[in-house]
Amino acid sequence: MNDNLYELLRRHFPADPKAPWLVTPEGDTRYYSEIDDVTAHYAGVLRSLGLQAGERLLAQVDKSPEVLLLYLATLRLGAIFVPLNTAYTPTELAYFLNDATPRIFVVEPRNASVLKKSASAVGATLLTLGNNGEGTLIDAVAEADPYTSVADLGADDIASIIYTSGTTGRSKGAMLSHGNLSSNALTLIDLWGFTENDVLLHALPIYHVHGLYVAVHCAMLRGIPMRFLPRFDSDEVIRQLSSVTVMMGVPTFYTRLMDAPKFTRDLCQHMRLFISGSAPLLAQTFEAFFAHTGRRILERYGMSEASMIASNPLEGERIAGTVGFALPGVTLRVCDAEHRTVVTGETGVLQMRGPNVFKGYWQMPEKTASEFTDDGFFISGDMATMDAQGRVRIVGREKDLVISGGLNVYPKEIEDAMDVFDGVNETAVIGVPHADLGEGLVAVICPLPGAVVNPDAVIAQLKTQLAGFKVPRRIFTVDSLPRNAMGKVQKNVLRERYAQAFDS
Ligand code: MCA
Ligand code: AMP
Repeated sequence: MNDNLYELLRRHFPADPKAPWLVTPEGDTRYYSEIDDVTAHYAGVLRSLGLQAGERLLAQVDKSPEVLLLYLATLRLGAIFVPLNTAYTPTELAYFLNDATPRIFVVEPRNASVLKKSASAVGATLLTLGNNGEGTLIDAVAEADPYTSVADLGADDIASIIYTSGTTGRSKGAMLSHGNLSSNALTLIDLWGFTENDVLLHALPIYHVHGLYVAVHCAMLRGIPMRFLPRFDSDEVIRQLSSVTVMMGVPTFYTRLMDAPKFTRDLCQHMRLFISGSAPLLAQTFEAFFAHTGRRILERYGMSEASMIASNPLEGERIAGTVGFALPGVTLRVCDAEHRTVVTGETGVLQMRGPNVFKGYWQMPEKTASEFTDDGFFISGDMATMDAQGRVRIVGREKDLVISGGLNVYPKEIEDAMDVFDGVNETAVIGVPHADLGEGLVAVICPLPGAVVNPDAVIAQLKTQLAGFKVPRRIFTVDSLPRNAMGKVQKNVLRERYAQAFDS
């Protein structure tokens, strides 16, 4: 049997040649019946450029139907798809190019001239793909023979590498196999009750597990249409809502919708399901959404390293502040520092095992080994409790991570960048409550004796190096950072001190 995920998805394409796959707000409709032919042509181009099974295709491109087709073509060929956040700057991209050593790097036409040199430095061929379907990838389709087969793969072959920020400031590439992605998607379509009558609203970015794998695979395994928005925009979501039955989003989507005057209870009455994840959904947001719409958001929990892990039930009680139960086939346990399961209800680190758990970090065998226990559980770094029924509550993070608008930021990366700025002695970056983003980034800077640090200049300088979502929105200067007896900066003290930084 061929375990290539493309083969699994293809088996579920509807027989009706007019079955829509993607519909954009402009009314551009793509059909399931087109996918096999187009991906054969894209795969033909990639193969003609030397991309082989197991090699990486790196893509930093705006969301469009063509990007999904490129992803599917890469799977088809047995190569590894590596999507990157479109906000990354050329400085950040250099790291990913060096680490992933792709055979092919696909970028927006507008970025080609800036990125050409760094691509060739690692021996990658640069292709362009614009969100109107223009670019050298499309131009090359006429020249290359289509690749009409589907690479024969095993379940453990790698389908994708998703970069997640690292506690050391260095991003790690989580290797997800065809088996990881297939098993997770097959579980979710049943767990969340997808039927042929559903229509999915897709407003998430497609460079993360949430938008690319969870949303797209669920829709494609049921052969249902997606309303495919280029980005989240409350007005556009409200316009589309009457044509869909399921929406997936991060908590910010739901708070922004409730702030929009046109988002009414009536608009939601036909909706089958609102799903939230990637960041904690505050109990007050869950309650406010219920009061506003009469609908209870279904909260689930995931990670790049394991896709979806736990979910509140479709039928049965969805409890605010909890992420529900382990997915079928997934084993969860809450452990102490010695990896012993804690007493029911006590807090510990959540560990997991199952067909969804990744194959390790790309080219980091030691890091991989240290994140797994001897009996094969992945150590998530999230602090959790589990009740006697197995219901999980995420109560904090062992890792020093901030989640802003559903995007992860590791403070170390921003601290390292600021520590070398003129006049800076040391810095600490924290996340504090932010009404729109869940957590907002705050930087606390301790200048060198006699030096003056200008917050606006720091922000401007950071913006030239880091993606916008990693740039702190508030900067405070202090004479010294609070430290414990071991000399470690007490971030909990800072989080308390600046808890109101975004209250207005
Ligand atoms: C954009 N900006 C942000 C963020 N996004 N700042 C902080 N946090 C953010 N998340 C900044 C930009 O740099 C810009 O700054 C300004 O905000 C406006 O940018 P814009 O692109 O217009 O922002 P937006 O459209 O309002 O986007 C906010 C958003 C978006 C809708 C919350 O970030 C989003 O779609 N987030 C979803 C992320 C996601 O899918 N996460 C899943 C990963 P300036 O003006 O200074 O230039 S986690 C995952 O996959 C796991 C497995 C899971 O469990 O799901
Ligand atoms: P990522 O590395 O982008 O895959 O983000 C994974 C992290 O997001 C997890 O380790 C959690 O800390 C967080 N996360 C995802 N879903 C939830 C949720 N429903 N509640 C709380 N945290 C979540």
